Amino acid sequence: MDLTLQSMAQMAQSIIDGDKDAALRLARDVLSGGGDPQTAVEEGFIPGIQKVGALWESGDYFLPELLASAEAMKAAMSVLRPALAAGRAAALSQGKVVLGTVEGDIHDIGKNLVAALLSANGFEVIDLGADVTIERFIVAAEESGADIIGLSALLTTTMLGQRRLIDELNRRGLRAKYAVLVGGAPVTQKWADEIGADGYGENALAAVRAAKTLAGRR
Ligand code: B1M
Repeated sequence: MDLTLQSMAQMAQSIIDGDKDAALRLARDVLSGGGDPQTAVEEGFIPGIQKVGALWESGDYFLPELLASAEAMKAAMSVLRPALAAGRAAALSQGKVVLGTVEGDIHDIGKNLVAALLSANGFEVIDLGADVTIERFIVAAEESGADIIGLSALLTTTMLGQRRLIDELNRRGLRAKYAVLVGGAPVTQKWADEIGADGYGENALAAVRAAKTLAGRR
């Protein structure tokens, strides 16, 4: 599938409509037609879910619409993610990242995208999923010998989980062992600085850039 403006508008629309079948079909068309999965995600599907966020915020969408759109987005991502990860796999590992969405927060679409692009760029990613407790992050990092702990948070309330993890690393004398990378829609560089995180990614590509810088320092 040629990634024309029209096809990308269709991708966005499939998410806005919560049309899982269309989203799946369009994602498969990208792969079968030799289109670039990253462009499809960034310029097709993500603008769709962003529009859904705006419609929800303005009160035009309610939870059922939000859920349907999220399902459609996940379906498209499930098709495109392996291709994203395979795209630019580096021969040498850049480092190990324990990644998850913090406790109390079930948003995982952005985190999954970050995982896919980190893998595509040669990082070994241990993806703990969503709603991950501080204890699980720390145990996974200790057991795997991770270089980086990556924390995604999509709610202003759950952002605090990022600070708590850093505090807990400090309390256990483990802070110097791991670089902490944070991100998620409400997270900013200012917040990252305030809580003493080592890196911040505004989007998945920025997260990869930050992870490379952090891995390079270690
Ligand atoms: Co929710 N939700 N949601 N939601 N949801 C938001 C986040 C919200 C902003 C919507 C709104 O009001 N405009 C709002 C939060 C308000 C706030 O706290 N300020 C909100 C709310 C309120 C809620 C509920 C409380 C609703 C309710 O039940 N009343 C509830 C919370 C449940 C919970 O977590 N406990 C809820 C539930 C859901 C669904 C389940 C329906 C679904 C999630 C499905 C899923 O993820 N499996 C959902 C969705 C889809 C959204 C919106 C519409 C889209 C999120 C998304 O996937 N974006 C969202 C609105 C918005 O963000 N504008 C919203 C696309 C994704 C690619 O972007 O996740 O930002 P994003 O990730 C980006 C960057 O942030 C960055 O890179 C990614 C790729 O570019 N990034 C990182 C992310 N993690 C990173 C980590 C890094 C670095 C970069 O380093 C480790």
